[in-house]
Amino acid sequence: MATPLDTKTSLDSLHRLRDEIVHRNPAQPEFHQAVHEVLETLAPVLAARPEYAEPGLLERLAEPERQIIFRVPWQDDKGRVHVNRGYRVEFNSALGPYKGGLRFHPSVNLGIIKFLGFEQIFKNALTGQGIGGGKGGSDFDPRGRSDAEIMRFCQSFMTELQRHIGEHTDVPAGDIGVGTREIGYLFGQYRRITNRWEGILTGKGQGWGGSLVRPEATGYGNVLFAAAMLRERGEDLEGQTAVVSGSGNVAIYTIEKLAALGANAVTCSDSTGYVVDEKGIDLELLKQIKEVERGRVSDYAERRGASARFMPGGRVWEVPADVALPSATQNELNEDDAATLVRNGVKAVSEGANMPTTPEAVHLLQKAGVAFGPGKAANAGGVAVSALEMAQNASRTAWQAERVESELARIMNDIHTTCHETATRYGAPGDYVAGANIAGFERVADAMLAQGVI
Ligand code: NDP
Ligand code: 2IT
Repeated sequence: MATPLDTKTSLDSLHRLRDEIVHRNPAQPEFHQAVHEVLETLAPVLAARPEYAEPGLLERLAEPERQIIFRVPWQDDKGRVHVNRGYRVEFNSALGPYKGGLRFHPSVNLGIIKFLGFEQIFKNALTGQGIGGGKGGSDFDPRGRSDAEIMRFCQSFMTELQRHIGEHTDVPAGDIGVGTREIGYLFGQYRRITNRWEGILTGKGQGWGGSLVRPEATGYGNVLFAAAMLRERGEDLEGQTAVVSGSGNVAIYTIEKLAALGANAVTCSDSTGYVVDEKGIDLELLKQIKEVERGRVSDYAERRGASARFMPGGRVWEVPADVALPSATQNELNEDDAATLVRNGVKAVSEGANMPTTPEAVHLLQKAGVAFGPGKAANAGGVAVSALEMAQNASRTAWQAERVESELARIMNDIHTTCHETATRYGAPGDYVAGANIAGFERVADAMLAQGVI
């Protein structure tokens, strides 16, 4: 029988564990940040459920089950050979096959992939589906590369990755720099090498195993989560002004769903700056520039006319809004940005990206009474529909869009309710960070305890 701990003892042991993790994983600041953010909310659970503190459970949770690092050589259009590094971190499979995206971006390193994989464990648990946590990617920079170069890179990447994945083992998907085009090249190479058609990737094209509504799912889901937080306070999205960062997959379908629910997104951005459009972002123009021409947000401002301005190097958070939806990358919304948002009367911040809000900014927003939806709850719609894609592939069926969308809405509402109720149960009403971390942790921890020390 485990002895109950008080919250202070739990907190002390969590701090010791955090120091140990920092020591054992040097030079991985994003991983430290993600682990710290989860650990700092777990003290009340360890105090109430001492069995979680015993069999090295947290130590095992913070150590990936397997980390794969490999060489990715490829030739550019001029015949020059480049060597990139590929990663797949298979973090935790207590609840199901490893599941999580692949990121192609020059900033990728092991620490970034580990932070994303760690977040993914809890996010996937919150969906209630049978999926474990993993993440992968490469420091390859797709910017400015021809279609043929992208294809050769993807083929080389999959030539190694195929040894490690499988429909019951590990099922990657997209993330930054990896969309339907890249998933197509990756899938083709897997099929060629293995001679098997299997649902080993999600985010596939419609017509060859992809699920309807997967491209929209992360952005749509985040807006549904923001709407649920507002509903809890007796408000809705109708007539609200929103600031959205990014202009990729997540940002575009966030803007689309905001419009569908009567809100107006007035910004989008990329790594060169942002656009503010007084009339609201023209989605058809943005999609044409980003999805068809693979252009920049500055092109949008040039073509949109008088209502839009491009602000080079600026941050969308300086534009007054009721709701903010960071949808680009990690640590893109800092304490100063949060203070600006609060000064301008923001009511809700909901994370489409993974860990876009710095810890100082999260604390400031929560202290100011802003509804804050952490990514592992708010952006879980993407991976949730990926799991629906796996189900469709396994049963060799394709669902109608309405069915996928209604499942997505149900899952996002369930996640919201779970986070809200869990936070209340542990004495932190309205704290979705605590609610998401604790609820996700309990599901994974119970499965790990039942499965023994492995
Ligand atoms: P995309 O590659 O489609 O778009 C990424 C967007 O973010 C681009 O506008 C890009 O601008 C911007 N961006 C990327 N890195 C940086 C940076 N270092 N500084 C400034 N801007 C940057 O990716 P997604 O839309 O798929 O992903 C966006 C976020 O959402 C990521 O955090 C991802 O992990 C998360 N996410 C994605 C899911 C999905 O289903 N795709 C699911 C859940 C979360 P530029 O082109 O100039 O680099
Ligand atoms: O961060 C994420 O949840 C994703 N990039 C999507 C993962 C997936 O497997 O669909």
